[in-house]
Order: sequence, then C-alpha cells, then structure tokens
Amino acid sequence: MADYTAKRETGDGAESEPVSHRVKRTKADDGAGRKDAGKEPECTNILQGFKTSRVLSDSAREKNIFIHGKLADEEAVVILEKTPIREDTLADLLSASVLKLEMKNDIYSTYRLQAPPQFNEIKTTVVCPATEKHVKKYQRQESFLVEETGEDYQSITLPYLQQHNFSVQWVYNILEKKAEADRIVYEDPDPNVGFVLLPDFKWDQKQVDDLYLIAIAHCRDIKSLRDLKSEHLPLLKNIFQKGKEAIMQRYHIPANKLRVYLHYQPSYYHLHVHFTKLGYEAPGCSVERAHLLSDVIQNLQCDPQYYRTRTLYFPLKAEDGLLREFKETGRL
Ligand code: DD3
Repeated sequence: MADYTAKRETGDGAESEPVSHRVKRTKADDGAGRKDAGKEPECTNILQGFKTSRVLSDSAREKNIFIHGKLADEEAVVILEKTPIREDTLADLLSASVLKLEMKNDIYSTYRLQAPPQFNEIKTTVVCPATEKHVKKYQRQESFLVEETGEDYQSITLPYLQQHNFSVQWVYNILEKKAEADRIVYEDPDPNVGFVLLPDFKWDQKQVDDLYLIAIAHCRDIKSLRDLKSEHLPLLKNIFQKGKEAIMQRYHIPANKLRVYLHYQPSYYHLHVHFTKLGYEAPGCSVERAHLLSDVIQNLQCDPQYYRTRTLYFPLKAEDGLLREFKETGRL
C-alpha cells in the first residue's frame, strides 16, 4: 500500500492532563480538529485523480460511503465518513457558520448550517493498490452464519488461510516502528507477552465517545483465537491488564467502560485485541463476531484446548472465498 500519510514531527505532550469527554489536543492541533494547522502536512489532493468505478456500499445512518475506483492506474478503495460534532468546537461552529432557513412552522424551524471548512472535514481512508479482497470486503453483501468445528478449522479454514497468506505487512510496520510510531499509546516490548497499543485508524481520536484502540501482540505465531492455548494466558492477561491501565492513564476511561474483545474470524491473522468504549456500537462488536477477552481467558483456564476443539460460529459475506470453501466441502 502506498504511503500517503506524511509523518508528523510532534508527539503528544504531557500525559496526565485531565480529559473530560474529549481527547486532549496534540501540540500541533488547532482545536478545530486540524493537525498542524496553518502548515498542513499534505496539501496535494491525490483524490483529484481518482476515477470512481462504483459505490460499494453506503449508509445514511453511519454517514459513510465506500467507493471503488482507480488512482493513477491502480485499483483503489476510498472510504469517506462524516465525523461526530464535537462539543468543544460548538461555540465557534455556531458563531462562524452561515445559517440558511429551510422552513418555519409554529415553534419549529429547520436550517442548513454551512460550517467553515475546518468544522466540515470528512475522514478519508485510501487503500491503494486495493486487492479484489478489499473490494469485496466493502461491497454490500448478505451474510451467512457459518458453524466451524475444530475439524472444519483444520481441514477447511486453515488450508484456505495458508493458500491465500494474507499480508499483515501493515501490522509488522507498526511492531517495527516503520509506521504509526507516533501514534503508539503504550508498548510492552517483551517478545512473548508484549504488545503495542494504538488507536485503530477507524477512530479519529477527536472524542472519546467512539474510542477504539487495538493491542497488537509482538509474538507473530498466533493467527487467531483458534491458535490460543493456555500457554498464551500470560500474554492475554498482560494485554488485558496493561491495556486497560494505559487507556485509563491516557483517556481517563475506567475498565468498566470498556469492551475488550477478539474477533473470529478476524480481519487480519495476527493476534490483536480490540478496546472500544461501552455505548459505542463499534463495527464488529456484535455477538456473532466478538469474543470478550475475559471469557477467552476463563475458557482457556478451564480447558487449555478450548479454542482448538470448540465449534465456533461466525458470519461470512456471500462473496467471501472462505464461504465458498465451506459450501464446496458440503458444510453449508
Ligand atoms: C484494514 C483492518 C486493516 C483496509 C482497511 C483496513 N488501524 C488497518 C492498516 C493500518 C489499520 C488499523 C485493512 C490497516 Cl480500510 C484493509 O486496518 C492500520 N492502522 N485498523 C491502524 N492504526
């Protein structure tokens, strides 16, 4: 994937300043949500050359759109998403905008508020060059619940993963500090029980309401929940404990406000744990995909082979190659 993100020079300042519901600003943040205000790190709009081929999906409720197209002759997926309105920018937003009346009726009136550009930003994610798998991932599709026994994993899922050997280069870049090093919130460098905690890029970090961090294990031989054995309990407990502590320190969110879980199937086959804020319905936090880390730990304590032997259930999209494998083997 091409690197379109300019590296920022500044890290975060003091770590113990109190935060209410909003995330503290970085030195270079002007308070309107712009980093490096006045000297935007990247001014050239690479999306000017984007040729849309089709909309993969969109959601009026989530206020996002997933677009497939071409960027300089390469396949690309572009994700656009409107961000939440921030309480700390309200005063400026209300005073600096143009207000156009739409209708008035009794005590009710509606308007179109035209906000200054800095309050009107759209979070944009670019995947380029995008593979067929990326394109399919964001295509609106029907889902089917798959029942995977321990044997199914060995005979269907594992061979499928080995054949396709999906790249986790971006994960290694994070672990090796080749990318996103300035975004790391906490690191335990131990090769066996260590991990890196950083914001998932779905989270713009402007407000803690939709807090979303990921803990990525340093250890590279655990693909997913299925590989977890009781020998990994120290790693899991370490991620759980230190992850919660680091989030309390940095964001002042206590453990009882956090949803800490793993995905099965995960979107990338390198052990990672999701930390999201309770009350925020993060994508993938529903029962058919999420496994609470506390449950995972307890299950492994009761049965060291739990995740190797149990039948696990998960949704797959109609176009998913793995679903095809389950169908062809007559397991669906
Ligand atoms: C991904 C799941 C993966 C497309 C898209 C997202 N957080 C990431 C690269 C860097 C990151 C993530 C794969 C990919 Cl839109 C294909 O997510 C990432 N960095 N979730 C962070 N911090």
